[in-house]
Amino acid sequence: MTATMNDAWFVAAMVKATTDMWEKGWDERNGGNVSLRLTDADVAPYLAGIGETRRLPMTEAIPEIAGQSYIVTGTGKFFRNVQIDPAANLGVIRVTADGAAVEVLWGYSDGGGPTSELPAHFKSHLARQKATAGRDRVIMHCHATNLIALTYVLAWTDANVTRALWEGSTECLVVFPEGVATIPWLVPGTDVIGDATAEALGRRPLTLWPFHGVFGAGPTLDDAFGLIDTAEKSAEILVKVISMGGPFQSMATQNLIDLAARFRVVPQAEAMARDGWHLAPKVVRA
Ligand code: 2HA
Ligand code: ZN
Repeated sequence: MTATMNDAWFVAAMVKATTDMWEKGWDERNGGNVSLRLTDADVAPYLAGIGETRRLPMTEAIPEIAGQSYIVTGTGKFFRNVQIDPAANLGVIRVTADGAAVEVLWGYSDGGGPTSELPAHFKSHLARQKATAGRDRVIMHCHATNLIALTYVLAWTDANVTRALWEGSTECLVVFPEGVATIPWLVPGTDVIGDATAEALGRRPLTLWPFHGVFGAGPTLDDAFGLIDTAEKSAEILVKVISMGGPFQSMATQNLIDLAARFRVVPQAEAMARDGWHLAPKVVRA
């Protein structure tokens, strides 16, 4: 019997990740999108069983990722439904030799296609492949509630937001020593936000989209999920602290220096150089 991707490890892993994200409350309706780069060895067992493929144009050619395969959540699909019908809500795509289109190898069984954020995913994959010598394989976008809430109140620089999240929970500096990147508000689903996200993710593994959500990167779905989960936990604590009128006390710079030394990480210099973090000036509109 020919092997089908319905039984592949990467379909099961995407079902687990998207189900967990839904249960976390990060992906209402069709919110969020996830992509995992597949190796030739991942797809090889299934190639014989693939018939005619559909070809979908990309908004902008990316020749550097020609030939690469990915499993990607579908446009307009709800994460809460992925576990019920993986083949309708996920798809495996391969970038064509000219880097200008994708071929659907499996999935999107009701005629759909990959996420509207495909430009941000592909451009970010390329940036992370360069930044990590090919180690990172996952780009994950979601609407993590407390991280979004913080984008309305924190002064909007990489260093300030990083410092706030590090102080929100002791493990954060160890989990994301490079910190988080911030970009301006931009229209989702465009090449412009894709370029800005990829530039940011080339510097740091987490990027916040103000008033919208977060992008995380990592070698595996567990890594990317764990990274966002850790930042979101810290954000939840900060939201509670700010709501209590705080903080009244926090970790000191020397505590962060000691943490970095104990866990042998090199923390973002700009965030270390700050003395704490601050809120944005309040803007009052009629
Ligand atoms: O896929 O989250 O940013 C829906 C979104 C767009
Ligand atoms: Zn979104």
